[in-house]
Amino acid sequence: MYQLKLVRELGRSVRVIEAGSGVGGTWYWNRYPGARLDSESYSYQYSWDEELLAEWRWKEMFASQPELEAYYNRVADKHDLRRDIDFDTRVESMVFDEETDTWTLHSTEGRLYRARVVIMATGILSDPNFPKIPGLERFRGEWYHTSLWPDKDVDFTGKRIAVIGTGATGVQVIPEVAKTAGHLTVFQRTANWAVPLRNRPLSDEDMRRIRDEYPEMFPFLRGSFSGFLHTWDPTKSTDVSPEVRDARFEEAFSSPGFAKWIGLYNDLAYDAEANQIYCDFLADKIRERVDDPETAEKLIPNDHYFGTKRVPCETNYYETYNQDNVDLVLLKENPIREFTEKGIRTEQGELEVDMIILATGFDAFTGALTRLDIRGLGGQTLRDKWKDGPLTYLGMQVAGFPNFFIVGGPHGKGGHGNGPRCSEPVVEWVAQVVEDIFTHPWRRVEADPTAEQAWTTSVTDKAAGTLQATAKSIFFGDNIEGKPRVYVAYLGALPEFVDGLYDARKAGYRGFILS
Ligand code: NA7
Repeated sequence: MYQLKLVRELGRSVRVIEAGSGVGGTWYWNRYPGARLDSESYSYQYSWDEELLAEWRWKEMFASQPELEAYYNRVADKHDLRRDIDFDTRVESMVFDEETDTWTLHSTEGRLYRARVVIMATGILSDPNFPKIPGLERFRGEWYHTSLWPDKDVDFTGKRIAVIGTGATGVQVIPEVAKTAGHLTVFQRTANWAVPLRNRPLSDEDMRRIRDEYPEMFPFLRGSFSGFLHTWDPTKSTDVSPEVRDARFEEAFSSPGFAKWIGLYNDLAYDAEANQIYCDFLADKIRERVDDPETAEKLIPNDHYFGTKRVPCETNYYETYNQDNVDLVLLKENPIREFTEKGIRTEQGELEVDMIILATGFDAFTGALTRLDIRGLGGQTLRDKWKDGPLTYLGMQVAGFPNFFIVGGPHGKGGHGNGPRCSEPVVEWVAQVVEDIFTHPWRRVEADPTAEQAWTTSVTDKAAGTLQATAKSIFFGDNIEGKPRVYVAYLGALPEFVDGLYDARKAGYRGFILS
């Protein structure tokens, strides 16, 4: 929506093509019970509308999906954005015409668009991952993917329900389902280091204080590593006494949000020994909260260090396993063979259920782009070009795909971390580039293949050998069967990334080919 506003302000004709029926992106699609932020609400809002900053009153420290969707609707209404958005329209193909230097886009609904410039704001977590388990079409009960949750109340009362997946989404939806389900069976492929969110309502006094801090908060966040309020402590955990360290761990554990991740000693991010000490601390916390020792051990990760996968934030997740109506099944011990008419057949037998919930995540970073038929110069498809992993220059462009920009995808910072904080400066840069394209005699702006190779190598080299590389994660495509194991995110800091974009433009579009 911010990109739309900026391009519109340039006086350019612009259409947003949106598959959903409403605004909000992630917060439109992920409407499952329990969906909420784990960045502080006020740190996550748009920074560019002072009136709205003064007007909007966040109800909770970590806003829920309905509050966020209401916020995005307010933004759309206030800035009259809907008139430039085609809702319920899903792009299926995009072809670059080398004669006219324009893109032709086709939607599944039969609509056709022509554009000089295409900006992909398709998100890094928007292509749902469906497990390759046969038979879902046979299942006679209800089934839902959390990221395609229907816009209606789904009743769990008294039902036998299975949830597959225990990532950031799974740990949010599981306690909600367990409240009223007759029986809930959770299928866990990998245990996660989930930590308490510690959400709370915000009082009028809180909001007054928070609003007073906006003038300092936004610049601080723009200069931070990933747009979060918490910052790593450069002190090494191994340089302080065990007493001081443990007290710090306890303090972080009882604090809200990511304080217990990126607010701690920095060596947890790179030193396996330091990290293991924190893992032991967290494992004890899980043991304290789960009554059955065998279940507790199943919920303690044994295959990755803390923070090497996305750390989910939870509310009563571990206590949920103390309920009589909840069971935990480890897929490593008892894999699912197929879905049946009545439920799920595992290696150990059939489980009859009324509802299956897939909390199985996304083909992250690349899926939203590679699922489209995107054809650049010489008819080359993006899917084919990226078959061994994505190639980008600055995460923004792909050689052979002129006038095509990605604001949130692989190798870039836009949309990653605290999403709005990281994407605002990127979207502003794209608006400047669009202005340049229309005010210069340029037909094409595209990545130079040499610069593309250098950027891609720098991104993947930076990740190689890190602690993060020791875990199977979405950052290496490990969650998707058949996806090449290549680092797809970006490990640098937000200011470094943004400065790189602006420097390249200032240096006459260094690394780009202008024609
Ligand atoms: P995640 O974090 O990718 O979690 C998906 C979960 O589903 C995770 O536990 C996966 O296990 C599990 N999964 C994925 N595929 C399968 C199959 N085939 N069978 C069984 N289990 C499977 O996605 P989320 O939606 O939870 O979170 C996405 C983002 O939302 C997150 O990064 C936050 O930014 C908010 P695995 O760990 O891969 O073994």
